[in-house]
Amino acid sequence: MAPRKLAAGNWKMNGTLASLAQIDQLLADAVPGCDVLICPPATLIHAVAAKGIATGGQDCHANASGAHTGDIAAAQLKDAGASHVILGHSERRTDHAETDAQIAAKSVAAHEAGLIAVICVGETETQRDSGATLDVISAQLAGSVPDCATAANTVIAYEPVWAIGTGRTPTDAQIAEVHALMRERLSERFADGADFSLLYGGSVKPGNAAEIFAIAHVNGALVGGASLKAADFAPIVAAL
Ligand code: G2H
Repeated sequence: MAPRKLAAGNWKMNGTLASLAQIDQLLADAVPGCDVLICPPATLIHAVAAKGIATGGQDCHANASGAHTGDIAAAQLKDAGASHVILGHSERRTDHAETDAQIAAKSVAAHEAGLIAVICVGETETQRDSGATLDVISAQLAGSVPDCATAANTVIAYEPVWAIGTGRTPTDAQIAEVHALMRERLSERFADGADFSLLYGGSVKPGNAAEIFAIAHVNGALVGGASLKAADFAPIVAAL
């Protein structure tokens, strides 16, 4: 099986019930032929899923239930209508000090609940400037992707931290180099490593989506700011 194409919107901590109008417009505008996923804040998962579009959480706890105030279990995301969950986004790694081991544990919990884990990796600007990018990505893949991962239950998103929400994007060659490395590492470790969907994320917008999607081993995008409005997200979906 070839990697599935996926256009995933990460709304982060944005959106209220009024934002559901953007889903209506997206469903009217978006082209069929690839998977479209919206990851709204947890407060909107049920309502977005009810629109009939694939829906994901932005994090889950590694435990199935218990005394974890403010956290959400993978099974609760599933119960609310989610099919996916983003894990290890750099904003979680930074704001909540999440480690590779914790992300791997969350991924196992997601898989056990029947969710597809969208596991994020990416280097900081300092790491890139010091020439450590490929080592950082290799280590994050080794530590964050659990042994139970398959192409059917896991998507990998490469999001260079310095490109997130900054308007800066890597060169095509930089994206190609990391995606080729990710394909190689996954293929070394998993029998179906060639089939994992690999997303690029970081300042994807209508004006650069087609060029990014033409890069080898880029199977789609994880889109933040440009996923909030259907008028911006629909052309990105159409470019895939
Ligand atoms: C990276 C991305 C979405 P943005 O975080 O995951 O956000 O497209 O706003 O850079």
